Amino acid sequence: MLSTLRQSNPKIFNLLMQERQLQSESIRLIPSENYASRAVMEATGSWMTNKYSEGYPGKRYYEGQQVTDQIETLAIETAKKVFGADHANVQPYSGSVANFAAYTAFIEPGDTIMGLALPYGGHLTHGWKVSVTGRFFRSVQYELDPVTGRLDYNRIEDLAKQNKPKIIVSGATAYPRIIDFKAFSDIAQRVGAIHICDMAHIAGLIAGGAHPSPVPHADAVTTTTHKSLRGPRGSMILCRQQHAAAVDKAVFPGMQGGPHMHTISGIAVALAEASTPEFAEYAGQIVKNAKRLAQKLLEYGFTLVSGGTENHLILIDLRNKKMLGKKLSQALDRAGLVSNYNTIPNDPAKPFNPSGLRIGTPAVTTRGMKESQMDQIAEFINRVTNHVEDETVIGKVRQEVVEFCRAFPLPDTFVRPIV
Ligand code: DSN
Repeated sequence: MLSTLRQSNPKIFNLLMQERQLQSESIRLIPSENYASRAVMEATGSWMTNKYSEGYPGKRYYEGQQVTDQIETLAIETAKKVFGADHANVQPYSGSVANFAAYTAFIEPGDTIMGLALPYGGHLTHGWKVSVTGRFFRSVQYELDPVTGRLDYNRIEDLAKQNKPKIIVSGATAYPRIIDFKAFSDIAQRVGAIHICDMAHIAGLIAGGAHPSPVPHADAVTTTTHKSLRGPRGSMILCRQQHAAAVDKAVFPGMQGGPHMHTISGIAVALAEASTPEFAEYAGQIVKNAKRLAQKLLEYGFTLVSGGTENHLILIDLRNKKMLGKKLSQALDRAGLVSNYNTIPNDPAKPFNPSGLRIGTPAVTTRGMKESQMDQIAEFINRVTNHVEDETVIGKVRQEVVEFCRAFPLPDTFVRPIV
């Protein structure tokens, strides 16, 4: 593996191998992380690293696009097929860039956008004040119902009627329930707004039929490609045909220069993988695993925001454990369980040391783990929570985690079918 790099730059080679070992010997529960297949990584690390391809297939500003045009067209057509979209732009460098570009396709600086507030599970780029999306636009933020921990579509509609946003953003980064995208579109229609959905977290579930799709309901849908979709780190915007020219123009030349053709090559491979029946099974198993993990955590006395999960993630409210998220996430990390501390709705603690812990199942499901492994993971989490300052117990869990992971090799050791 990486034999050329080993000779040319042993220092970086050694660090990469250390990272591989870390990924292999730990249980990755960050719901936005995953393991891309070896095929995706090979395409992403390919000769396409050497290209400049400003423009779009058939309309480039550089010569030498005989192959890039074919690859980008394949990525576009597969994205359209997987998600049933009229149009796909596969060039945004990241989800943040895709969101900003999507907004600028429809509105001007100073116009109003409305998205889920960051501390309630939204994203920085849904209009949070420190983000450029909260500074260049007038931003109104909706929150979750403080009692149920769920979206309250009546309150969102009232807020929209009061503030008349030009864009309403649906989608979240820490919301464990099904999102009713039609309800968002109905609200948007009633106030004359564009509905943009950021489906980054659940794109893989949607591709595999394990979560309802926003595509029939939203004017435009943004996503990253590396989370549950299991591609390289990149992004896409899907939209209705009537918005295709505006979206393309907003991405290039509006927001970016040359597209990253190596990433787009990896996206094309990942989307082909996402069209297979195996991927649909994978998406379904992510949800089954999350539900089982949630059930076991409840049995151990953990409190879960909204009472459980219907997707890939679980948000634990640690207040009844008399603990803050950072302390637990750090102890879990020492034990080999990788998660992140997170705010909970109406969090009484500070965002840098909030009351919640966010975990999810896309990565462990990629490694082939099923319900019985979720039982073991819940037991590990419970043991560490009960002994958060006891390094002997944490060290023992670490050894057990290494042993546990051995039976589930990383996907870079096997070949997925290419369609
Ligand atoms: N950083 C991502 C997450 O972890 O949810 C959002 O982009």
